[in-house]
Order: sequence, then C-alpha cells, then structure tokens
Amino acid sequence: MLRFLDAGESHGKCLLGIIEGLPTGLSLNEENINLNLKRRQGGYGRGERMKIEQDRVEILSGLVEGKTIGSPLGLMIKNKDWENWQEKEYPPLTIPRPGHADFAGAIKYGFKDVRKVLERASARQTAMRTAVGSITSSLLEEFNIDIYSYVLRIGQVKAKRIVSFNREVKEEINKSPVYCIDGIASIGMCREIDRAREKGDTLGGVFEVVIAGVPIGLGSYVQWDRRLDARLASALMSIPGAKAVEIGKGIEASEKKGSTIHDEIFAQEESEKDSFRYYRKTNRAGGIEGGITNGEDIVVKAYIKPIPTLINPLRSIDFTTKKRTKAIYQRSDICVVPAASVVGEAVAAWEMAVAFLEKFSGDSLLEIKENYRNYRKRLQKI
Ligand code: EPS
Repeated sequence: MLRFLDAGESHGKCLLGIIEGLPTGLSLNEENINLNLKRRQGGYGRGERMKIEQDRVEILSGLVEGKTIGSPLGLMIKNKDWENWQEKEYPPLTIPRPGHADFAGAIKYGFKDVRKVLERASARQTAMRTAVGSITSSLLEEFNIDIYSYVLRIGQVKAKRIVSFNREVKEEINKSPVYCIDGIASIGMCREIDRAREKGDTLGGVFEVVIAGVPIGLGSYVQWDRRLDARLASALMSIPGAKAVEIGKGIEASEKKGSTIHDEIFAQEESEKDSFRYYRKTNRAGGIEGGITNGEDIVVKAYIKPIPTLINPLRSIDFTTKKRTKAIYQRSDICVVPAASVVGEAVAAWEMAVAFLEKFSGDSLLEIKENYRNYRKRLQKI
C-alpha cells in the first residue's frame, strides 16, 4: 500500500513528508524533484514570498545510491522565511479573511488568533505535495505513463485546448509565464493579472491535467471508494482554492443526449497475428468509464477560485471586539492558477501511482514490471 503523510507550517522551520510503499529499485534524483518545485514557485502573478523561497527537497531516508530500498522515504523542504520570522514580533491576527480557512478554522479549533489556522491551511503545504507527486511521476514514467498539466483559463481569458501531447509540448508549457501554450491567450492572461494587481484584486481560473499512456483497468466500479474518477476528483479538490473538478466533458455531457456524448468503441487489427487494439474516435468520457481507465488519455480539469487575501479587503468581524471591520492583509499572490496546475499534475501522479500499484503490486520495480508485461500480453489476446 502506497501512503504518505506531511507536516509543516508556512513559516515554520520546514515541510516534512514520509512516503511508504514505494517498490525497491526506483531511481530518484533530487534535482528532478527540484525542477518541479521551481515550476510550482513560478507562474505570473506570484507574490513577494516566492522571492524569499528557493524550494529544494532533501531526501533523508529510504534511498541508497540513488535507488529506493523499500523503507519509508523521508523528505524535507526548508522554509527560508522562517529565519526572517525569528527576528520579529507578530501580534495576533483576529480578523478572518472571507473565503480563507481563517473563520471556520478558528471557530473549530478554538482560536482567536487566525495565525494558528493560516499557518497550516496555507498553500505552502503544496510544495511537499509537489515533491511527493514528482516521485510518483518517476515511478509512472517507468511504465511510459506521462502527465501533462497546463492553464486553460485565467479570469475571463480562455486558451485553446492542447490536442496532442508529447515531450516538446511539455517544454512549451514550461516556457510560458502562465503555463499555457496558446501564445495570444498567454499575453492576455498576463495583462488580466496586471489589471487585477492594479485594482488590488485577485484572479482564479482553470487548468487541465492529461494523463497519457494509461493501461485499461485501473480503478474499479465494485466499491464507491475504488472508483478512479472519484479519487482523482478528491485529489484535485484537496488543492487549496479548488472549487470544482470536471472529468472529460462532464459538464457538457449533463446538457446533451446520450447518443451524442458517449465514445463509440472500435477495434483495429494490429500487424501481429491475433492482436487487437481497441480505440475510440472521441474521448468525451475523459478516459474513465465505470470508475475504471478505458485506455484513452485521462482528462481532468480543476477550477480554482481567486485567492481570498485581498489588497482591498472585504468586510469581516474582529473576533476580539465582535465589531465590523475590514479583513486582514499582509502580502499575497494575485493569481496562483499556474502554480496550482503544477500541483495538479503532482496530486494526479500520486493517485495514478496508488491505482497502478494496486493492480500491478510488487516489492521491487522488477517484479512490478514483470506483472505489467504479463498483463499487457494478456490484453492483446482479449
Ligand atoms: C499563502 C500566502 C502566501 C503565499 C503562500 C500561500 O504566503 P505568505 O503569507 O508567506 O506571503 O505565498 O504560498 C506559499 C508560501 C507557497 O509556497 O506556495 C496562503 O495564505 O495560503
């Protein structure tokens, strides 16, 4: 069983993670993980905090000569801002920001100082999730499963969907300041972020995650919590700021007739004797039917709300005086949709790796590869 836990506050000493259940023999490289950490810190619209941090992971256990040995993998990312906080006095923050965890978190846990809530509720936690997801991406890559993520909309500015995914596309996405390969939309998105900044406002948007190279048969319909679409939706909804998730053309499907939305099934004889390949001409289901992968690309969108820390704050109540006032403001990002898209890729990688190991489980990478090879051979005969 693959599982992980993480710990750490936004301005504490560091973020910690423990992953258990990785097979032995998986090559891991801190620098590959750091590239994803850097991508997560980027994206047009980030605030002052990202000028302080330069996230780097340290793998503290579970790795010998660059390969996993089956024991838990211990991870650490230092918070550089922690040092700055040692020199200052921080009075309590008692005015919750509408839309943030401040209000409900303070009441739930019995605090008047919302600092005790925001420190852990902070999206800073997604740095560790990105590191963890990046490790599971390495596992999936061993089986030619590739995950792409890119921005489709910021505020009102929409980009064209990408129709074909490959290594070059990945590089193109990373070159864009908003992780969007539609050049005109990219410019429009940056302008929209500038306008929001000038007005002291924030912006949300949409990103899409595409998982390619997925075999048929991950996930299951036999129990509600084994459905892979439900698990991916849950993973994406757990990203701070996510308010909706869509699988394939889920929203459009709800308005259409069945005859126009389902993906008809075709079979193609391969050159090899007795070997078939099933395929679809459309992928409106987003690669999952009955909670199980159907061999097409998995396509998931996440809808991110504008962040709640506003330069021109909304009305709120002071927990100490119970009087009407304006919400707190210290510093903030303007738009985190590009960063969230990197986190989306990571959390999807995690869920896919869990589902993959459920089906092809083994204690070593070699054993899993053998199980996978046998399955693929069997599939060719079905
Ligand atoms: C966040 C507030 C900001 C963001 C932070 C999430 O931090 P600060 O209060 O220190 O300016 O920069 O995101 C990160 C630190 C990060 O690494 O993504 C919040 O309130 O959620």
